[in-house]
Amino acid sequence: MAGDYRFSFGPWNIHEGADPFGPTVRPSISFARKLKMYKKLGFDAVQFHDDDAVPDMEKLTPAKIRKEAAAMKKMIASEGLVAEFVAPRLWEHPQGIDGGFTANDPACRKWANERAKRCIDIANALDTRLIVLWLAREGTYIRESKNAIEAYRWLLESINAMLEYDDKIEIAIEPKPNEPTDMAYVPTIGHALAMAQHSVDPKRVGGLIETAHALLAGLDPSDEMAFALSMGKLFSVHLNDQNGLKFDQDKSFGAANLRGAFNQVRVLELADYPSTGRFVGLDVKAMRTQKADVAHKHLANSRAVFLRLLEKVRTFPNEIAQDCIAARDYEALEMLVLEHLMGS
Ligand code: 3MF
Ligand code: MG
Repeated sequence: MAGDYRFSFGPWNIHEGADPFGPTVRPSISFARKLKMYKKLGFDAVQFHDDDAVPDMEKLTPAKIRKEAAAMKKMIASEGLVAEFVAPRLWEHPQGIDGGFTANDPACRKWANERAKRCIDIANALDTRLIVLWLAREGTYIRESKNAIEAYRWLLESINAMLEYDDKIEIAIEPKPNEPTDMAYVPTIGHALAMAQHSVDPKRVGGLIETAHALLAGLDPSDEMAFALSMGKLFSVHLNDQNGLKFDQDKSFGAANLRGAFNQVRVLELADYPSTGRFVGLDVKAMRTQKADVAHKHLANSRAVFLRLLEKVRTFPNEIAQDCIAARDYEALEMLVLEHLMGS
Protein backbone atom coordinates (compact mmCIF):
# COMPACT_ATOMS: atom_id res chain seq x y z
CA MET A 1 0.00 0.00 0.00
CA ALA A 2 2.26 2.78 -1.22
CA GLY A 3 -0.64 5.20 -1.67
CA ASP A 4 0.67 7.49 -4.35
CA TYR A 5 3.85 8.18 -2.46
CA ARG A 6 7.01 8.11 -4.53
CA PHE A 7 10.41 7.76 -2.94
CA SER A 8 13.89 9.12 -3.63
CA PHE A 9 17.40 9.05 -2.23
CA GLY A 10 20.84 10.29 -3.19
CA PRO A 11 23.97 8.32 -4.12
CA TRP A 12 25.56 9.45 -0.82
CA ASN A 13 23.01 7.30 1.01
CA ILE A 14 24.90 4.19 -0.09
CA HIS A 15 28.36 4.83 1.27
CA GLU A 16 31.64 3.37 2.42
CA GLY A 17 31.16 3.90 6.16
CA ALA A 18 33.90 6.42 6.97
CA ASP A 19 33.32 8.66 9.98
CA PRO A 20 35.47 11.38 11.60
CA PHE A 21 37.22 8.70 13.68
CA GLY A 22 37.88 6.00 11.13
CA PRO A 23 38.37 5.32 7.45
CA THR A 24 36.09 3.55 5.01
CA VAL A 25 35.04 -0.01 5.88
CA ARG A 26 33.23 -0.98 2.68
CA PRO A 27 34.29 -0.90 -0.96
CA SER A 28 32.91 1.90 -3.15
CA ILE A 29 29.94 1.08 -5.31
CA SER A 30 29.93 2.72 -8.71
CA PHE A 31 27.16 5.15 -9.55
CA ALA A 32 25.98 2.82 -12.33
CA ARG A 33 25.61 -0.03 -9.81
CA LYS A 34 23.81 2.20 -7.35
CA LEU A 35 21.36 3.19 -10.09
CA LYS A 36 20.51 -0.48 -10.63
CA MET A 37 19.53 -0.72 -6.94
CA TYR A 38 16.93 2.08 -6.95
CA LYS A 39 13.94 0.27 -8.41
CA LYS A 40 14.73 -2.95 -6.57
CA LEU A 41 14.64 -1.05 -3.31
CA GLY A 42 11.33 0.62 -4.25
CA PHE A 43 12.61 4.05 -5.28
CA ASP A 44 11.71 6.14 -8.34
CA ALA A 45 13.91 9.22 -8.22
CA VAL A 46 17.52 10.21 -7.73
CA GLN A 47 18.65 13.18 -5.65
CA PHE A 48 21.84 14.71 -6.94
CA HIS A 49 24.57 17.00 -5.83
CA ASP A 50 25.82 18.86 -8.89
CA ASP A 51 29.06 16.89 -8.88
CA ASP A 52 27.26 13.57 -8.38
CA ALA A 53 25.73 14.26 -11.79
CA VAL A 54 28.87 15.72 -13.35
CA PRO A 55 32.02 14.56 -11.52
CA ASP A 56 34.99 16.94 -11.72
CA MET A 57 32.70 19.71 -12.97
CA GLU A 58 35.18 22.34 -11.77
CA LYS A 59 37.53 21.27 -14.54
CA LEU A 60 34.89 21.51 -17.28
CA THR A 61 33.49 24.33 -19.39
CA PRO A 62 29.79 25.19 -18.99
CA ALA A 63 29.07 23.60 -22.38
CA LYS A 64 30.82 20.36 -21.41
CA ILE A 65 28.99 20.32 -18.08
CA ARG A 66 25.64 20.53 -19.89
CA LYS A 67 26.69 17.74 -22.23
CA GLU A 68 27.70 15.41 -19.41
CA ALA A 69 24.52 16.18 -17.50
CA ALA A 70 22.49 15.29 -20.59
CA ALA A 71 24.32 11.94 -20.75
CA MET A 72 23.49 11.37 -17.08
CA LYS A 73 19.82 12.09 -17.82
CA LYS A 74 19.88 9.29 -20.41
CA MET A 75 21.60 6.96 -17.98
CA ILE A 76 18.97 7.39 -15.25
CA ALA A 77 16.13 7.26 -17.76
CA SER A 78 17.41 3.88 -18.96
CA GLU A 79 16.81 2.62 -15.40
CA GLY A 80 13.31 4.12 -15.39
CA LEU A 81 14.37 6.85 -12.96
CA VAL A 82 13.97 10.61 -12.86
CA ALA A 83 15.99 13.30 -11.11
CA GLU A 84 14.25 14.90 -8.13
CA PHE A 85 16.67 17.75 -7.46
CA VAL A 86 20.20 19.03 -7.83
CA ALA A 87 22.07 20.66 -4.94
CA PRO A 88 25.26 22.70 -5.37
CA ARG A 89 27.94 21.02 -3.26
CA LEU A 90 29.78 24.12 -2.12
CA TRP A 91 31.13 22.68 1.10
CA GLU A 92 33.82 20.34 -0.24
CA HIS A 93 35.67 22.81 -2.46
CA PRO A 94 38.56 24.94 -1.12
CA GLN A 95 36.68 28.09 -2.19
CA GLY A 96 33.80 27.03 0.07
CA ILE A 97 35.83 26.61 3.27
CA ASP A 98 34.39 29.77 4.88
CA GLY A 99 30.97 29.15 3.31
CA GLY A 100 30.40 30.09 -0.32
CA PHE A 101 27.52 32.54 -0.51
CA THR A 102 28.50 34.11 2.81
CA ALA A 103 32.30 33.86 2.58
CA ASN A 104 34.18 36.93 3.67
CA ASP A 105 36.34 36.72 0.54
CA PRO A 106 34.47 38.27 -2.44
CA ALA A 107 36.29 35.90 -4.83
CA CYS A 108 34.80 32.94 -2.96
CA ARG A 109 31.31 34.46 -3.10
CA LYS A 110 31.72 34.95 -6.83
CA TRP A 111 32.82 31.34 -7.23
CA ALA A 112 29.77 30.13 -5.24
CA ASN A 113 27.35 32.15 -7.38
CA GLU A 114 28.89 30.84 -10.59
CA ARG A 115 28.80 27.27 -9.28
CA ALA A 116 25.10 27.71 -8.44
CA LYS A 117 24.46 28.67 -12.07
CA ARG A 118 26.23 25.55 -13.30
CA CYS A 119 24.08 23.57 -10.87
CA ILE A 120 20.98 25.07 -12.50
CA ASP A 121 22.33 24.13 -15.94
CA ILE A 122 22.72 20.56 -14.69
CA ALA A 123 19.17 20.56 -13.28
CA ASN A 124 17.85 21.69 -16.67
CA ALA A 125 19.73 18.94 -18.47
CA LEU A 126 18.40 16.41 -15.95
CA ASP A 127 14.89 17.75 -16.49
CA THR A 128 14.17 18.82 -12.94
CA ARG A 129 13.25 22.30 -11.77
CA LEU A 130 14.15 21.74 -8.14
CA ILE A 131 17.37 23.10 -6.65
CA VAL A 132 18.11 22.23 -3.02
CA LEU A 133 20.27 24.50 -0.92
CA TRP A 134 21.74 22.79 2.11
CA LEU A 135 23.72 25.74 3.46
CA ALA A 136 26.45 23.58 4.97
CA ARG A 137 29.20 26.05 5.80
CA GLU A 138 27.09 29.20 5.49
CA GLY A 139 27.43 30.13 9.12
CA THR A 140 30.23 30.59 11.58
CA TYR A 141 32.60 28.61 13.75
CA ILE A 142 33.01 31.73 15.86
CA ARG A 143 30.46 34.57 15.71
CA GLU A 144 33.05 37.33 15.40
CA SER A 145 34.35 35.97 12.08
CA LYS A 146 31.43 37.37 10.06
CA ASN A 147 29.00 40.22 10.01
CA ALA A 148 25.86 38.08 10.15
CA ILE A 149 23.61 40.90 8.93
CA GLU A 150 25.74 41.33 5.85
CA ALA A 151 25.97 37.53 5.41
CA TYR A 152 22.18 37.12 5.40
CA ARG A 153 21.92 39.87 2.78
CA TRP A 154 24.53 38.16 0.60
CA LEU A 155 22.61 34.92 0.93
CA LEU A 156 19.42 36.59 -0.26
CA GLU A 157 21.31 38.16 -3.16
CA SER A 158 22.59 34.72 -4.17
CA ILE A 159 19.09 33.23 -4.01
CA ASN A 160 17.77 36.11 -6.11
CA ALA A 161 20.59 35.68 -8.64
CA MET A 162 19.62 32.01 -9.02
CA LEU A 163 15.93 32.88 -9.47
CA GLU A 164 16.86 35.48 -12.06
CA TYR A 165 19.27 33.20 -13.91
CA ASP A 166 16.40 30.81 -14.65
CA ASP A 167 12.76 31.80 -14.33
CA LYS A 168 11.49 28.22 -13.96
CA ILE A 169 13.63 26.77 -11.22
CA GLU A 170 12.37 26.37 -7.67
CA ILE A 171 14.63 26.54 -4.66
CA ALA A 172 14.12 24.38 -1.58
CA ILE A 173 16.22 25.52 1.34
CA GLU A 174 17.20 22.59 3.59
CA PRO A 175 17.65 24.14 7.03
CA LYS A 176 20.02 22.67 9.60
CA PRO A 177 21.06 24.43 12.80
CA ASN A 178 24.66 23.22 13.08
CA GLU A 179 27.28 20.80 11.74
CA PRO A 180 29.66 21.30 10.08
CA THR A 181 29.58 24.87 11.41
CA ASP A 182 29.12 25.67 15.07
CA MET A 183 26.07 27.74 14.14
CA ALA A 184 24.48 27.80 10.71
CA TYR A 185 22.58 30.60 9.06
CA VAL A 186 18.96 29.68 8.26
CA PRO A 187 18.71 27.08 11.04
CA THR A 188 14.97 26.37 10.75
CA ILE A 189 12.16 26.34 8.21
CA GLY A 190 10.87 29.56 9.76
CA HIS A 191 14.08 31.31 8.76
CA ALA A 192 13.97 29.69 5.31
CA LEU A 193 10.42 30.81 4.56
CA ALA A 194 11.07 34.31 5.83
CA MET A 195 13.93 34.52 3.33
CA ALA A 196 11.62 33.12 0.65
CA GLN A 197 9.16 35.95 1.23
CA HIS A 198 11.91 38.52 0.79
CA SER A 199 13.18 37.00 -2.44
CA VAL A 200 12.35 38.38 -5.88
CA ASP A 201 9.91 35.50 -6.48
CA PRO A 202 8.54 34.10 -3.20
CA LYS A 203 6.43 31.44 -4.94
CA ARG A 204 9.55 29.71 -6.17
CA VAL A 205 11.33 29.45 -2.83
CA GLY A 206 10.32 26.87 -0.23
CA GLY A 207 11.87 24.25 1.95
CA LEU A 208 13.09 20.70 2.30
CA ILE A 209 12.69 19.52 5.87
CA GLU A 210 14.95 16.83 7.28
CA THR A 211 13.78 15.01 10.40
CA ALA A 212 17.22 15.01 12.03
CA HIS A 213 17.84 18.68 11.29
CA ALA A 214 14.58 19.71 12.97
CA LEU A 215 15.40 17.54 15.97
CA LEU A 216 18.88 19.06 16.23
CA ALA A 217 17.16 22.45 16.44
CA GLY A 218 15.06 21.08 19.33
CA LEU A 219 11.91 21.20 17.22
CA ASP A 220 9.24 18.71 16.26
CA PRO A 221 9.74 17.58 12.65
CA SER A 222 6.02 17.07 11.98
CA ASP A 223 5.18 20.58 13.19
CA GLU A 224 8.02 22.01 11.10
CA MET A 225 6.54 20.20 8.10
CA ALA A 226 3.07 21.46 9.00
CA PHE A 227 4.35 25.05 9.01
CA ALA A 228 5.69 24.68 5.47
CA LEU A 229 2.67 22.69 4.29
CA SER A 230 0.29 25.37 5.57
CA MET A 231 1.87 27.72 3.03
CA GLY A 232 2.28 25.20 0.21
CA LYS A 233 6.02 25.41 0.71
CA LEU A 234 7.13 21.86 1.46
CA PHE A 235 9.04 21.07 -1.72
CA SER A 236 10.64 17.87 -0.37
CA VAL A 237 11.50 16.00 2.81
CA HIS A 238 14.51 14.11 4.10
CA LEU A 239 13.01 11.56 6.43
CA ASN A 240 15.37 9.83 8.82
CA ASP A 241 15.82 9.70 12.60
CA GLN A 242 18.04 11.08 15.30
CA ASN A 243 18.71 9.88 18.83
CA GLY A 244 18.86 13.17 20.70
CA LEU A 245 21.16 16.16 20.46
CA LYS A 246 24.39 14.83 19.02
CA PHE A 247 26.01 14.62 15.59
CA ASP A 248 23.65 14.28 12.63
CA GLN A 249 23.01 10.55 12.70
CA ASP A 250 20.80 9.97 9.65
CA LYS A 251 19.36 6.85 11.26
CA SER A 252 16.71 4.83 9.48
CA PHE A 253 13.27 6.42 9.52
CA GLY A 254 11.45 5.58 12.76
CA ALA A 255 14.49 3.88 14.32
CA ALA A 256 14.74 6.24 17.31
CA ASN A 257 11.17 7.50 17.69
CA LEU A 258 8.42 5.53 16.05
CA ARG A 259 5.66 7.84 17.28
CA GLY A 260 7.54 10.87 15.95
CA ALA A 261 7.79 9.08 12.61
CA PHE A 262 4.05 8.30 12.72
CA ASN A 263 3.35 11.99 13.17
CA GLN A 264 5.50 12.92 10.18
CA VAL A 265 3.62 10.46 7.97
CA ARG A 266 0.35 11.73 9.45
CA VAL A 267 1.10 15.35 8.58
CA LEU A 268 2.03 14.41 5.01
CA GLU A 269 -1.25 12.50 4.74
CA LEU A 270 -3.24 15.41 6.22
CA ALA A 271 -1.80 17.62 3.47
CA ASP A 272 -2.36 15.00 0.74
CA TYR A 273 1.33 15.35 -0.04
CA PRO A 274 1.29 12.90 -2.99
CA SER A 275 -1.11 15.22 -4.84
CA THR A 276 1.64 17.87 -4.88
CA GLY A 277 3.72 15.51 -7.04
CA ARG A 278 6.62 15.87 -4.61
CA PHE A 279 8.85 12.98 -3.56
CA VAL A 280 9.51 11.49 -0.15
CA GLY A 281 13.28 11.55 0.21
CA LEU A 282 15.02 9.27 2.68
CA ASP A 283 18.32 10.79 3.82
CA VAL A 284 19.46 7.74 5.76
CA LYS A 285 22.89 6.20 6.27
CA ALA A 286 23.89 2.59 6.87
CA MET A 287 25.60 1.90 10.18
CA ARG A 288 29.37 1.67 9.97
CA THR A 289 29.12 -1.86 11.36
CA GLN A 290 27.06 -3.02 8.39
CA LYS A 291 28.78 -5.47 6.03
CA ALA A 292 29.09 -4.52 2.37
CA ASP A 293 26.58 -6.96 0.92
CA VAL A 294 23.80 -5.65 3.19
CA ALA A 295 24.72 -1.96 3.31
CA HIS A 296 21.57 -0.90 1.46
CA LYS A 297 19.00 -2.34 3.90
CA HIS A 298 18.53 1.01 5.68
CA LEU A 299 16.86 2.37 2.52
CA ALA A 300 14.38 -0.45 2.01
CA ASN A 301 13.76 -0.56 5.77
CA SER A 302 13.03 3.16 5.98
CA ARG A 303 10.59 2.93 3.10
CA ALA A 304 8.94 -0.12 4.68
CA VAL A 305 8.55 1.72 7.99
CA PHE A 306 7.01 4.68 6.16
CA LEU A 307 4.47 2.40 4.47
CA ARG A 308 3.64 0.54 7.70
CA LEU A 309 3.08 3.87 9.42
CA LEU A 310 0.97 5.05 6.49
CA GLU A 311 -1.25 2.05 7.15
CA LYS A 312 -1.39 3.09 10.83
CA VAL A 313 -2.38 6.62 9.83
CA ARG A 314 -5.05 5.40 7.45
CA THR A 315 -6.55 2.94 9.94
CA PHE A 316 -6.43 5.34 12.89
CA PRO A 317 -9.77 5.33 14.77
CA ASN A 318 -10.65 8.92 13.89
CA GLU A 319 -14.19 8.86 15.25
CA ILE A 320 -13.07 7.77 18.70
CA ALA A 321 -10.30 10.35 18.51
CA GLN A 322 -12.87 13.06 17.71
CA ASP A 323 -14.89 12.05 20.80
CA CYS A 324 -11.74 12.34 22.93
CA ILE A 325 -10.99 15.76 21.44
CA ALA A 326 -14.58 16.97 21.94
CA ALA A 327 -14.40 15.92 25.60
CA ARG A 328 -10.89 17.44 25.83
CA ASP A 329 -9.79 14.07 27.20
CA TYR A 330 -6.28 14.07 25.81
CA GLU A 331 -5.21 11.31 28.21
CA ALA A 332 -7.70 9.05 26.46
CA LEU A 333 -6.49 10.31 23.08
CA GLU A 334 -2.90 9.57 24.02
CA MET A 335 -3.79 6.02 25.05
CA LEU A 336 -5.72 5.59 21.81
CA VAL A 337 -2.62 6.56 19.84
CA LEU A 338 -0.35 4.25 21.85
CA GLU A 339 -2.77 1.31 21.62
CA HIS A 340 -3.09 1.86 17.88
CA LEU A 341 0.67 2.00 17.39
CA MET A 342 1.29 -1.08 19.55
CA GLY A 343 -1.44 -3.07 17.80
CA SER A 344 -3.41 -5.81 19.44
C1 3MF B 1 23.47 17.15 5.62
C2 3MF B 1 22.46 16.74 4.64
C3 3MF B 1 22.93 16.69 3.22
C4 3MF B 1 21.88 17.20 2.27
C5 3MF B 1 22.32 17.02 0.85
C6 3MF B 1 21.33 17.53 -0.16
C7 3MF B 1 24.60 15.12 2.63
O1 3MF B 1 23.05 17.05 6.90
O2 3MF B 1 21.36 16.40 5.00
O3 3MF B 1 23.27 15.35 2.91
O4 3MF B 1 20.66 16.57 2.48
O5 3MF B 1 23.50 17.68 0.68
O6 3MF B 1 20.93 18.80 0.09
MG1 MG C 1 19.49 15.99 4.16
